[in-house]
Amino acid sequence: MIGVRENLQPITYNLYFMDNRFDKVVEEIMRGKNFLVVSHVSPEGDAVGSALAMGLGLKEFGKDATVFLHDNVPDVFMFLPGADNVVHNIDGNAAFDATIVVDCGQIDRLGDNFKKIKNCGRIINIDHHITNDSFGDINIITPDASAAGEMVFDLLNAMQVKITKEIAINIYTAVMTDTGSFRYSGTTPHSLEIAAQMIRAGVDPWDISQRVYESYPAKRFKLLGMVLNTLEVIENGKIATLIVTLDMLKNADTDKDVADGFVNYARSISGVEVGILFREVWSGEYKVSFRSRGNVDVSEVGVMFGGGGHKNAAGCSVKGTIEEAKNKIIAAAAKKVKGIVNK
Ligand SMILES: [Mn+2]
Repeated sequence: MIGVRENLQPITYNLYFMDNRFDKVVEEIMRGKNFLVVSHVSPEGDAVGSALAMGLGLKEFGKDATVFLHDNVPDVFMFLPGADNVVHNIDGNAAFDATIVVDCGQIDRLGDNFKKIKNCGRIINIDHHITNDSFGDINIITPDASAAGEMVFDLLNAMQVKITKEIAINIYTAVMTDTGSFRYSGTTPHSLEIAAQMIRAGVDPWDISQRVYESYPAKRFKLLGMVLNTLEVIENGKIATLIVTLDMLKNADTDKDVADGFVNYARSISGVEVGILFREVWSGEYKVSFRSRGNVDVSEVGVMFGGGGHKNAAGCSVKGTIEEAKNKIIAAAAKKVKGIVNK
């Protein structure tokens, strides 16, 4: 693990500080010609934005790049430059000199279609998840980066790639979404300096934020009404839970992507340390999302159930009925909360 932030001197308008984290990666990129860029299943803003920025940056550097995502790019991110060219299947004969994986903690999270790709070349793993298991041939893990998009910017910077407006839109969106619009504790001077640099490169902040946060389908609010009705505040007001069932999705005539971000409502309640959202995947399995504030590390709870994430945002899957799922998860989360509160 390589951390660089803590030693940074104040930066004026020059981001070209000495950053040798990426030396091996740049070498690898110089050596190759044809690259695959990939990110995780159920991609959100950072996954899509950082993968597209990497792909566009490689092209700007004179290389061939294919961006692969197992799942479709969510509608809300289809405005990102390059989103139209994302592929979801790769011809079995295609061969790549190297595969750059961004924003993905475990190789399984790349999806089943990724497993079918035979000739990936060396795997370059660029990520900020503290739970990343270093699955790559080269691993650059920087947990104090606010977004994988921030690391892609740093890499393109190390490559001295010109940041075009198209790249800038992707980087800005990646950093904006992973920092909760520059609100989360992961937001650093470097995140904001990158955002400033992206605006100089042509990004219009209002254009991006209205596309991402103010273009919801009405169905989202119909679903949100049902989900908020499930709210429970428990453990002396320290934990709040929400549930999304398949029936609700059906009644709102919509799909799971529309519920993205609902877990934040649970955390936003005064006094709540951990917000938890249970989403029914199919009968007998729930996807669980955690959001915490302050010092409760929910990535540890995620890991206990085979998932992962960040200190304040994590997830996992759990089998059983909703009661079983809630009992297991809440007991584990309550222990973490007590551990912090009693310190
Ligand atoms: Mn991320």
